[in-house]
Amino acid sequence: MAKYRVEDIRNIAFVGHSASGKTSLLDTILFRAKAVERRGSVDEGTSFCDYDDEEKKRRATIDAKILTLEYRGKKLHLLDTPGYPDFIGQSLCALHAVETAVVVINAPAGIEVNTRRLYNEAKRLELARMIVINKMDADNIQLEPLIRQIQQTFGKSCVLFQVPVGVGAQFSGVVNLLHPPANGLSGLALDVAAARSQLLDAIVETDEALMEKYLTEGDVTSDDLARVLPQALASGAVVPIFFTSAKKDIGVAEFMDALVDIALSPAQAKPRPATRSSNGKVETITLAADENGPLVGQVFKVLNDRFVGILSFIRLFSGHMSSDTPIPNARTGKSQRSPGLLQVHGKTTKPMSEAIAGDIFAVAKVEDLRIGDTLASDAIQLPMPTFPTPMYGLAIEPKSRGDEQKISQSLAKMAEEDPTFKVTRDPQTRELVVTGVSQLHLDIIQARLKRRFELEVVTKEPKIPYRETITAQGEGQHRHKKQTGGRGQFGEVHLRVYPLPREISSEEEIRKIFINKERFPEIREEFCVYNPEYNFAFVDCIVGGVIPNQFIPAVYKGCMEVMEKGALAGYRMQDIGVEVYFGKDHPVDSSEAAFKTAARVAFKNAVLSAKPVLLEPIVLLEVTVPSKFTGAVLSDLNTRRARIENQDTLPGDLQVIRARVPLAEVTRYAAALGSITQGQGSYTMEFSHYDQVPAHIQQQIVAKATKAAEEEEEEE
Ligand SMILES: Nc1nc2c(ncn2[C@@H]2O[C@H](COP(=O)(O)OP(=O)(O)OP(=O)(O)O)[C@@H](O)[C@H]2O)c(=O)[nH]1
Ligand SMILES: [Mg+2]
Repeated sequence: MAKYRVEDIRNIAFVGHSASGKTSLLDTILFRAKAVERRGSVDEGTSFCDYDDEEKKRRATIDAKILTLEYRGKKLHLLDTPGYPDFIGQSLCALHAVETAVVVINAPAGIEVNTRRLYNEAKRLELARMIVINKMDADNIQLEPLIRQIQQTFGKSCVLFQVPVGVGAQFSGVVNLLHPPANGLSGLALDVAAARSQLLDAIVETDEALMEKYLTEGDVTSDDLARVLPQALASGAVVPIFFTSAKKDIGVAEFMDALVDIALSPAQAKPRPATRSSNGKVETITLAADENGPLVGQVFKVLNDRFVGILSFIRLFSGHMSSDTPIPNARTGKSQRSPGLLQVHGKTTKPMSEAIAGDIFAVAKVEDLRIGDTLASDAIQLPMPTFPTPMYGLAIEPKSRGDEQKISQSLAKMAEEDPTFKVTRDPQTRELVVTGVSQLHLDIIQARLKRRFELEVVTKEPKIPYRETITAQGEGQHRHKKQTGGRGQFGEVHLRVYPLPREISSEEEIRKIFINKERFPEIREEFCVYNPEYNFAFVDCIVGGVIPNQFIPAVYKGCMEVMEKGALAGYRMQDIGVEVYFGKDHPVDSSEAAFKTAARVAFKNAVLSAKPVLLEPIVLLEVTVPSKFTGAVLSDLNTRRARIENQDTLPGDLQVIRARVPLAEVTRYAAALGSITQGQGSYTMEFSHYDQVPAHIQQQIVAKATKAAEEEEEEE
């Protein structure tokens, strides 16, 4: 590619609900720009963008793709993104790398859930926005209601930039409202004069001088309008609407001209805000797209390629780089060399000698570059998307023994690529648990594990991470005594347990309310311990050395074993204080092991006498559905022990329902919501707090756990 300047670059992300035709539009654009020889097709599995096996199989984009092409002397970086909410992480990252978002709307379907979400994210990031109404050749298009819906949902700044000629099977072209044909055209789908005056009003409003001229002279020239248009787009005052049929290649050429003429160059866009910390102070700065400025970029995507190794995709916001420029990472404070800069085009890459502010490119084999990392030698941080907290969990086991390690390594690689995917080992159940946005999300991960790494797994529902605690005071004691020939074992422990408040935030607080002399006059503070992870306080009130000092740590350990393993149903415990007040030793037979066992049994007895209960995780659920499904969603939530907190109406006839629900009731909510709303609902779910499990459910869980423990004992 010839030498180009910041002004020649256009970074544009295509976002919108699934099946609106983003990928098809890009395939058509590539063909028109002569960047490919044959036009790719999603339906035939020949798309240039949807090249991954899973994408071909499902005919949907899963990962964001970067295309680099030259068109009319400009360098375009076009980003294709997934429309399924299940892969939203990729779309959010892509938006952070561009200055213009093209929001693609499916003409017959109208504004869908993910369209709204991504439009709002683009607005929040203060990106320029353009709307494309695609599938204009399809049946059942209600054009005027659709435009009204767009303006109601996204605001009056959304104005027609074109008027379509014909709709559905008759759709044959578009008329540019800045240059309408002098002597009318027949077959226009909308009123040109009205649309043109709306567009003009919106544009001139952003420039006072032009507004003056418009008011006095009644019209303005196309040149005037073109001049202020970038500023109108950058401020969000104008969000132009275009019409295309990607499939029939109608309106695409005109839209491509708009990408060159109207979409912003990095130099025209609002400067990207960032924060810089120095000497403990954090200040907000803005980054102008200046190729002679300081080097600042951001990693917005990571890919572990089987052949190339790790690829990190970078958006440069300021400065310039050549292939031997070290890559500074503000997070680690270190600089690393890369084997060179790579221009990315779909699945192919080729070396490039230089990158300037505004460029999007990749580097290979630079370890420890994570999504969101800022490349800067100062402590600068560019903002990151807020990703939804994944809550859809599955426990997985290898199909063939011996694959454990390979599986957890491969999953860790996939987690690096996907900020909405987590892999953890449950410390209690020892299960390997993967958590994603939805069932579909985890299905894809599993399919890739098989295809990319030849690893197969079986999945099952992970155990809900219940907790145990007590609700009353209790007492317990135990004498552990064994006389088997030789040296025996002896230890005796007496203790009391107390419920502690659930929210203790510091050691200072626990010393104020529990570990102190007012409460326990005999206290020996030097032997007291507070374990914040379990909110567990250990108070030593031994008088006269009835438990010798050297065995006190063993008593603490014995109690901790029960805290970890539970007393009721095998779940970890929390919020308990224990007072050890009496015991006995034996001059020969006492040992650490004996006291640990005695403490364990005594502590367990005390807990069981202290009205123990199970706690369960409660999540905050936010469900968005078209209004007509509200009743059905609410009545379903009522069967799930949900506490509805509030309901909101959103433009576009949508309802948002917020509720707190036990995690155990919504582990498979995706499928349920899908069938209630015919796939038109979406939800997010995040951890809220722990709450007591109702008695009858607790009984079932305890019975199940007791049975499982008995069976395990029999096996041993
Ligand atoms: N009739 C018609 N069909 C189209 C048009 N554009 C795309 N399609 C079809 O719509 C389906 C979805 O197209 P895609 O390009 O994969 O849509 P997408 O927005 O990339 O979908 P995701 O990748 O899931 O977000 C395919 O079957 C396309 O052939 C169009 O302009 N007219
Ligand atoms: Mg796609």
